[in-house]
Amino acid sequence: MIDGIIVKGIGGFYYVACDKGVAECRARGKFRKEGITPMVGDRVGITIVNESPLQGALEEIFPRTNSLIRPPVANVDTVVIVIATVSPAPDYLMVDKLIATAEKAGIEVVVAVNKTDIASPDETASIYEKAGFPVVKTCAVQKIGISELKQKICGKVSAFAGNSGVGKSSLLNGLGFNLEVGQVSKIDRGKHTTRHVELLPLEGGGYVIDTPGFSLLDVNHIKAEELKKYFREFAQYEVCSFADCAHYGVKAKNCGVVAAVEQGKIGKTRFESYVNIYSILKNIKEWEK
Ligand SMILES: Nc1nc2c(ncn2[C@@H]2O[C@H](COP(=O)(O)OP(=O)(O)O)[C@@H](O)[C@H]2O)c(=O)[nH]1
Ligand SMILES: [Mg+2]
Ligand SMILES: [Zn+2]
Repeated sequence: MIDGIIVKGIGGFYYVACDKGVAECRARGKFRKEGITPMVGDRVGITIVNESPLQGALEEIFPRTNSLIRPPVANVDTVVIVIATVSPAPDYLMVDKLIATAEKAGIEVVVAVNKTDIASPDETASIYEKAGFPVVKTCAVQKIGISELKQKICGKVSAFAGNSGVGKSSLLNGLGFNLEVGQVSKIDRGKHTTRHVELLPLEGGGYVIDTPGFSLLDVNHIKAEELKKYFREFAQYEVCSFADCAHYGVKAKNCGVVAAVEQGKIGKTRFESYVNIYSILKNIKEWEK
């Protein structure tokens, strides 16, 4: 048996990248019997049944680190959240929702602050550096920061996310892909698309998911009480008067997190996002989840 990764699935065939190339595979009947559907991104074991064209049988699916619903893909290592310095202006609430859902799914976050040629990235970069995320300052037009970004995603399965127009396609083109720039993708518009998800090989190793702007999980699946876990920089300041402090509706004298915000140790926008998301989650009834 040889190891591989499913890069695409179409009409009952799974395309598995392995040492020998990309093998067109059928899944063994046992998967259907066990109610297991192979997913793009699955690490699998296959046996080769034909060398040319390369064909195989999918024998084993290794345990998933995560599996997303929209798009349906497993084992995503990294989400690159692209924020533009201006046009469009940073949408911190959207970014922080995305980060919280990535943290819950166990997906590593890289922040790219793009369009450094038209405004300074420093303020935005410092918010996320202070929070403990790797931040890359990029200019897709002048090809600045591209190799640093590449280093961060090399050898991994990554997805690019961020509002329409921030420069996702432009950055991906800088990494060697050939995408249309200035187009609002179907995913960006929030419409469902029947297109199949595909892992595109990244020069130098790893894969990029071909659906820029994807939404990850729904933030509503997070419980209000657990939200603070997904704002990773809060933990170090959690010296609050109440053990189960939600850092919400409390004063700095009783809450280490609120105090850290007042002292500028936690980014103001990060805390605003937290309060905003918390107040929404708090009002979602258990049965609505
Ligand atoms: N000035 C400047 N414009 C950029 C940069 N990156 C992308 N753009 C422009 O921003 C617009 C949207 O870029 P695109 O890559 O399509 O964004 P996407 O919607 O996130 O995929 C296009 O007109 C790009 O040429 C950059 O670093 N600087
Ligand atoms: Mg695009
Ligand atoms: Zn607190």
